[in-house]
Amino acid sequence: ENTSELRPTHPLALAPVVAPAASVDGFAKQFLQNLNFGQGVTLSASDVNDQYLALAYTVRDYLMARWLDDRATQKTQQAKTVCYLSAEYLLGRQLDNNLLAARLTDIATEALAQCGIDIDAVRAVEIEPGLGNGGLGRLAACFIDSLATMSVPTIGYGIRYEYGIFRQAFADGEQVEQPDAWLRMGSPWDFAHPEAAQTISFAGHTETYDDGGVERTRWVPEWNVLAVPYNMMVPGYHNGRVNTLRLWRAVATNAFDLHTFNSGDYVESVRAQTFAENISKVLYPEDSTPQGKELRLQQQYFFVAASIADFIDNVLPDDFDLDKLPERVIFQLNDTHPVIGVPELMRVLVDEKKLEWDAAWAITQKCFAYTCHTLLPEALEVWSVDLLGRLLPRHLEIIYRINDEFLLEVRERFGDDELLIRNMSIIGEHPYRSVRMAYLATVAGSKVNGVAELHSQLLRDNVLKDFATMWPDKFTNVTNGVTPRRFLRLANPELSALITEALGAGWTVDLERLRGLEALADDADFRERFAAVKASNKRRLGRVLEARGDAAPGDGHMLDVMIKRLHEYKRQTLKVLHIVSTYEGIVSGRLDVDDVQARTFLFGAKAAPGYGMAKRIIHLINAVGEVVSADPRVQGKLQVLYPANYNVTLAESIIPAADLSEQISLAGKEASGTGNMKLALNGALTIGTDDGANVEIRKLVGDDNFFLFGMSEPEVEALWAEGYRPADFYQRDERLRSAIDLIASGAFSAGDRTVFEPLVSNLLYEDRFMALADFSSYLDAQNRVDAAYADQDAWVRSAILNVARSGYFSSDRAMRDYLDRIWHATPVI
Ligand code: CRA
Repeated sequence: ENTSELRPTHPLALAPVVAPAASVDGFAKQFLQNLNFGQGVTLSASDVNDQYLALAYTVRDYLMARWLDDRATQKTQQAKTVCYLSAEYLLGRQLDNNLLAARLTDIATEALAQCGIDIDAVRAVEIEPGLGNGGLGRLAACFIDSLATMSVPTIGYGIRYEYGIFRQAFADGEQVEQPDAWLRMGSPWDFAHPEAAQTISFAGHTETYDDGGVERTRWVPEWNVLAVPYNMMVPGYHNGRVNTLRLWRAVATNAFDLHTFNSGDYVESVRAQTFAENISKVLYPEDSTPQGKELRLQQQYFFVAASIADFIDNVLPDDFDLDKLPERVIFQLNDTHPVIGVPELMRVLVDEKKLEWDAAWAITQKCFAYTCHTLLPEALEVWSVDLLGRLLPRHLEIIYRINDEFLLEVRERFGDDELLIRNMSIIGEHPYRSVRMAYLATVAGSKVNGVAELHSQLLRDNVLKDFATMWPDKFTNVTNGVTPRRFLRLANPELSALITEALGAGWTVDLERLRGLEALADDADFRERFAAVKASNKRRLGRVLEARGDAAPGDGHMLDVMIKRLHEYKRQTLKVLHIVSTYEGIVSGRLDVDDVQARTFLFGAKAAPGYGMAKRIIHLINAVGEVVSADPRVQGKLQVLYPANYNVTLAESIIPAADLSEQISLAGKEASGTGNMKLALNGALTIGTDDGANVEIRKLVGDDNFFLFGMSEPEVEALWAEGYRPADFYQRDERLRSAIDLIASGAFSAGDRTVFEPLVSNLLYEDRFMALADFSSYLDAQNRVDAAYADQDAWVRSAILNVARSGYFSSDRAMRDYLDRIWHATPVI
């Protein structure tokens, strides 16, 4: 019903909200209405963006009835809600996904055709919301897709950045960043609810006061901003369920310019508003290397405080007994970015709701759980006490008290071991006083999980060792997963059709059913059809690349892909060394050109704008690509492609076409990886180290269908301990020497030896990620790849087995693991 407070008499006002008729006519009618009355154009005068917006609004109209329904249910039901707190959601395009979820794809295609419109042309204009950097943000998007599909009451909370991850261009082979104005052409998938805005405060001081005989603390902030929620609908696949992704936008409050920043100057006070609105202006483009910038802490507190208040004020019933909060909510912390939510919930419970500290702490500990996504020490967020105390003085006090009580507990358990106390303290002292957010999350969280088996083990053994000793049961693993709807069903329609023909349609929501393909790997007819799909996907990728002005993969080439953020630990340099070595081998005559498998090497990667070494590696890849592509001696054999601006949309074209998946990080550095899962699921074979989820992929697909190389994590540790000298490895392997010498000679920089000198000397004298140590083993593995690819029948068989055995990596499975082991929540049908 529309409302209970109003007293409507019109029969329509009393009826439940219904979606437009799910028919071609119903859809066409709604589409034209949106075009005329929404966009303000006639069909004949409309351009493709008008058509896109009208189409998007039409799909939204279908989802909205279910969304309203689910909101009403959520309010009345006593079910536990998963509140996923994440600073990033790397959603990818919405139109296709939402058409698919709502079973509208065929209807929409036909309705638009009847209007004279080719839906593919309309699809192509959608700008993906790039509100994330890489794996962590994409993981959040996969998780909310799975939770909706599994009918779990969920709210994804985050930030509506006005500018998402930058658009990457290349100028003379070097990365140039351009702002991502994704909202410019309209944003049909989200809608503001300004009436549900929250006021978020900052800075100022705290004071104690007498509250009827009880001494309490209150925070007297200095300035505030309005957090305005924008909802996006998150439809489940074919289940009629529509969950919410609620992203907050910062808007200046009146109080902001009138009282706080009152300069007596009207123009100045309006100008000052932009200060507040900067909070949701731009996504920080660092992946796994936080910068410790004040604006970033503002962003974190802004969205987390708004989300907690929103849940308590707008989702829970008015008279809710907060002692029961853990029965109604779990706040999942997606890495440390939202951890400031811990002292915020304490502040709300103690200062505002006037609960006793101990009661509040007991509630808080049950309401949070923490996922750690990294092992790199530089990626563990810390905030200087100085900055945190200035921006959030009350929160710093609360953190101190949490720490005091925690350290008392440590003393009780382990005695007065001052070194241990210093190591475990939430407050670090060196090089400056700081709050260690990962420790705060670990102390506060009911559970702490890593994102792959190896990663979770290393968290227990190294990064959070003392905490794991203290609370062994707190630590658990949930291996990441990816949504099969986007990354198989949508991205690879031909393989999906082949699978459905073989196994029925159920695999889309029950990915373990892919096991049924194992038997077909030995069926020559099926192998032929599978290979034909791969070939067709390569041609499709070629068309996509050519339409962007890039080259297509070479005819008959193996497609060898490395798509992920540019990071030294991921070792794109090792890949370049392989390419250069192969090139040098052919040119020098060391390799017989006929023995070399023709390959197209495809990279997709953005570097953080401030990450100099990563940008140099990009430059090197492009420089090598240019020389190799222009050299007639390797023509038709080696090709290097590096399409700019790798994003979710491009990934959806590359992944289904890939033959070989490069997962070559130094063992112990990649927490999980999720591209590795997407590629295996689409029938690429992996060449990889024993790192992250590679370990589990290899276990599942089998050693015969995976190319393992490189040191194991313990071997890496041992080599470090004995003293790593990369130059020794350079001396030992002639192939490596020739490759590095060629780069150093200026062969890829028009004779200028200075361009890549910093990169070369870094490799020879530092090589933090041990590319040189793993080079020989990597090249040997690549030779095994060549040999394996030469037997196409066997290769295709392995590819099919990769698909058949990757069902475990569905994010549906990951969600079941979180539900059972961490959230203790259940689907609500
Ligand atoms: N950069 C890890 O490095 C992992 C994703 C998602 C990362 C990846 O190995 O697959 O998280 N870590 O769990 C991260 O962002 C802050 O740490 C990533 O995306």
